[in-house]
Amino acid sequence: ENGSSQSGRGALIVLEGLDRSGKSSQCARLLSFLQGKGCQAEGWRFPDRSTSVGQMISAYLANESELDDRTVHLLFSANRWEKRASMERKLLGGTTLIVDRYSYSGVAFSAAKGLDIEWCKAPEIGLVAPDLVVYLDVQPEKAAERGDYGAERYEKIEFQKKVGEHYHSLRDSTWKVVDASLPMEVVEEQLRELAMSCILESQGKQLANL
Ligand code: DGP
Ligand code: NA
Ligand code: NA
Repeated sequence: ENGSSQSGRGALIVLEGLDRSGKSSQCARLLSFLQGKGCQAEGWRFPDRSTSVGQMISAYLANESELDDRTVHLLFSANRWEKRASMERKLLGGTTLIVDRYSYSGVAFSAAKGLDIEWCKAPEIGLVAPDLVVYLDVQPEKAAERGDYGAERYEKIEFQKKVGEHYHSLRDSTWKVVDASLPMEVVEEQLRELAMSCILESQGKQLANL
């Protein structure tokens, strides 16, 4: 027996949102809350810039390299695929994963460049499906007021508006939308509640694929 908080599999919880929507800080806060409750949990993020694929992505985002739009799309997807096996192992082993961006970023950002949405979705098929996607909803203009904005390739208001529209079209039954313009503590509390009920519900469900 593993103890009550560790029976069953872990949950795959994804945070999505525009650049500077507060995802990364909320992921960190949620993770320390869950760990403080004795929950076995880890924080992940995509792109994972530590791998060789991730380093190509990182150079592209920093405008240090130019790559064809479809090539970049497939690199982001490959970066998720190279983590798929260990992701599944962790989840089946009872670890909940709090993931900063996932396939929805992949589709929304590339579709915002004008790539066909079905083409964008195709390489994501077969990745582990999230149990919960929390979308941190923020106006692009508000996000742009946050520190350091514009440092990377996609951090432009007009582009982020298009990304937001594509995110909107991707919403499904696993999505919960949280108003990220609320005070940080309020957003944090909503995330805690969503995550806790997701973790409980996921234990009785099989892992699925996108
Ligand atoms: P972040 O490390 O979360 O700030 O993400 C870096 C940037 O890359 C951000 O502008 C969002 C974008 N991005 C994240 N995932 C993908 C993806 O799969 N495809 C594309 N085209 N862009 C992505
Ligand atoms: Na960013
Ligand atoms: Na982030």
